[in-house]
Amino acid sequence: MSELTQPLGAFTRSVSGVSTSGSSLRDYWEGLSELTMSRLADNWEATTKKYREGQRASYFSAEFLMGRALLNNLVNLGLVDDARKALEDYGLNLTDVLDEEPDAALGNGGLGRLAACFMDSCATLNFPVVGYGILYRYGLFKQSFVDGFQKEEPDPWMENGSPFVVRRDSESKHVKFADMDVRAVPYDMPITGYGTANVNTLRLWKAEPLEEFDYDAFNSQRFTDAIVERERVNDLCRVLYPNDTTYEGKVLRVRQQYFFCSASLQCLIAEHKEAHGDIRSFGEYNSIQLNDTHPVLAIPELMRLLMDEEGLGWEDAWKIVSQTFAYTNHTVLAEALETWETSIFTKLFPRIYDIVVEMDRRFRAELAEAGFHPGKIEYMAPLSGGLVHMAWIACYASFSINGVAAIHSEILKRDTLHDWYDIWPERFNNKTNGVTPRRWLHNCNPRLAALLTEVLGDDSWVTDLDKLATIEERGNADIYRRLMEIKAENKRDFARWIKRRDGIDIPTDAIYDTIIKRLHEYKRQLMNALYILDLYFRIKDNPSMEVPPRVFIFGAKAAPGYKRAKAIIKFINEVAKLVNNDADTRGKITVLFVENYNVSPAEHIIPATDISEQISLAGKEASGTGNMKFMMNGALTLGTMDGATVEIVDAVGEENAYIFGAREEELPELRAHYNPREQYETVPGLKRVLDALVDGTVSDGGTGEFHDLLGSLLDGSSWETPDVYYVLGDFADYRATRDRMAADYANQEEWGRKAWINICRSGRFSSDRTIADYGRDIWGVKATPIK
Ligand code: C3B
Repeated sequence: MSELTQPLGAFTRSVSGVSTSGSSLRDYWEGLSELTMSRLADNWEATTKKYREGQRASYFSAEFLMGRALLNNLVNLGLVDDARKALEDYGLNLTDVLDEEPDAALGNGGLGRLAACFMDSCATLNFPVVGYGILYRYGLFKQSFVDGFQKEEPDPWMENGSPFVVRRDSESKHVKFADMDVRAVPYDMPITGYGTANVNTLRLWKAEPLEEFDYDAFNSQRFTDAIVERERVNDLCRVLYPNDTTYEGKVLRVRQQYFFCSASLQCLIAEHKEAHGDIRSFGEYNSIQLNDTHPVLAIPELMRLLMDEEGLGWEDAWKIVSQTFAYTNHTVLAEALETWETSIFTKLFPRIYDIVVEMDRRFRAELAEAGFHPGKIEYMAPLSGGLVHMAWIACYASFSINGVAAIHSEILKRDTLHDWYDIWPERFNNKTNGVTPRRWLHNCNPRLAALLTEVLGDDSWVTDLDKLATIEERGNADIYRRLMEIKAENKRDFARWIKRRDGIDIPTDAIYDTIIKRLHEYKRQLMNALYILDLYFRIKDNPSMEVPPRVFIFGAKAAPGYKRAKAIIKFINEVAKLVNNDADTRGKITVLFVENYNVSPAEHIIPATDISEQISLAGKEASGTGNMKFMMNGALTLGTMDGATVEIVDAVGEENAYIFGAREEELPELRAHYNPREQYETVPGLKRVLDALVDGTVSDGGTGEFHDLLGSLLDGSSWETPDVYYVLGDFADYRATRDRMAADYANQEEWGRKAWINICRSGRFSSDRTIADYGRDIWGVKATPIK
């Protein structure tokens, strides 16, 4: 019997309320989760206490895309084998129980998942960092395909509570809006680290009515008013906005932002006063990292709290504010820049508006004094054109401004934030993103993890990924063969998983070529699908053509209001239907669009993938983080020189990746002479696949969507130049490079060697490295182990 058998039984009985024999898999999941929580409770409390004493950092983010928690916590607590044995004693298997956990999808994509990886690294490094966000009742929508079209459904991920969040009533705060007062109740999620006793905290706020119930109203004519008011408050945290990189001026959204910023700041101020007495030292002890502009309201809110609640004057408050905030920019896309109509501010929080007005007045005065041109001042001011400019407020108040990959940080300085860089060059820095090697290698790819541990002689790489560089030279034919065998086994696992999940059969003896990321025109999933359709036509022309079998894997959600992205989803599904059902191509090329792509599916897809598609238009993808996960798992990159892919190529050398397409610096010149019609006429294969959009080869169900897709590439519109994302411009090089790559796969030993180099040189893409950089350069925090 496992040491955990009895406690597991007890916890399961207590959550299910029936005997273990009558308990469901779900009950066992909950029982095991509760048991896990009980094992970390003491260290969690000790860590929280210890962190309050010294220098600390807070990570403010509207999104944390955590995924599942149980396996991660079992690994970190060293309980995996015990849990497996205990479940076997009840006739159950750990994988099945783990599969019961819903993903905590409190984020859209890269930005939210980055925040989750950062939490993991902060705990593993014993860094005194707390994450602050929102406890959405509905995470990112569930996606299904109906006749190839995306359909959205709500994702009530913790309707019956979650074992991994603990409500802390006693630390509730009061957040005031002009039109409502709400109670902010913290729900804390423990963040365990690998190889440490420390347990960090992610604090997610939930909005509730101030009084449990307004009994006066209840007992009067105003009964229904009271109910309506309660629902208005409960609405606040009801749903995560499903836009990735597109800003929408929704009142509820800005309410959410202010809500979690205010509650978190009140919390930090109370804790600071308790530990240090004097509010004036707040900035010396606290750094707050703003994850994009979503939490920028924290800046005027901290001013308000310091002046109105703590009695400081403007100058003293401003001094503290400018010691405290650091801003991370995550995109250069113009549609992402948050600006709010001033009328929203005056309606929701007039005092915050007053403070922004005063910030604006001072900013203008400072720049005028320094002799800046009035036009430039007007452009850069926090308030202009009837709008509050959140990014400009962030740049004005923050002591640090960073991009998320080298090329991105350079573009910020050169273009997006050029005027601010001119004034405050010392504020600008780069922090290239990273991903946690625990979730994205050790836990999701146990076979590869075992091989690395064997070759290195210990598992120290799990917390020091640079160690892998030391075993690169041990690579030999035998290692490369084993690597390819591991990949093959992972493919078989993946095929079984997708069969069980969606009932789909895919070949396992094939190249797995994957693109998983949010659906966006700049990410160019359309270019990928056009290639597949072209390949299909080529095989149809010449059925005896030698092609290595390939599975093309897609995973992507489109924002519900992003029509063109949804049209691209429909198109990919149409291409899948065509090629998967044609006798000439069956078994040779297969298209798999994984429905409802999320963190957990990624954990199955990535270890099985050979080719990592990173094909955004150069200059548009700030960093990308999937590219790093694939590299760590031995996939080779097929990509453009964009985001962190530039640094991946720098690490592995161009000979160990497949790079194509226009470079960012060439694009202005290329675009100046660009004519997509000419590409259409002259680039081999292009005319045929583009015509297929509208000639009946594939069907958009009579919606006209494919016509619009074609128009966007060839004609543009009155508000948009044609082919903004240069799909046709990069197509020829993409096709040639992708063909060459598939041919190269035949040499398995050589492919294995390249994969080995990619794995061994992935050290710098560990989020431990990223967080160590933030800790040292921006936050000034140190490892603070409790034991
Ligand atoms: C994303 C960017 O699009 C990615 O390039 C980047 O790797 C991640 O952020 C993390 O830095 N991003 C996002 O997911 N949501 C936004 N609103 C802006 C950027």
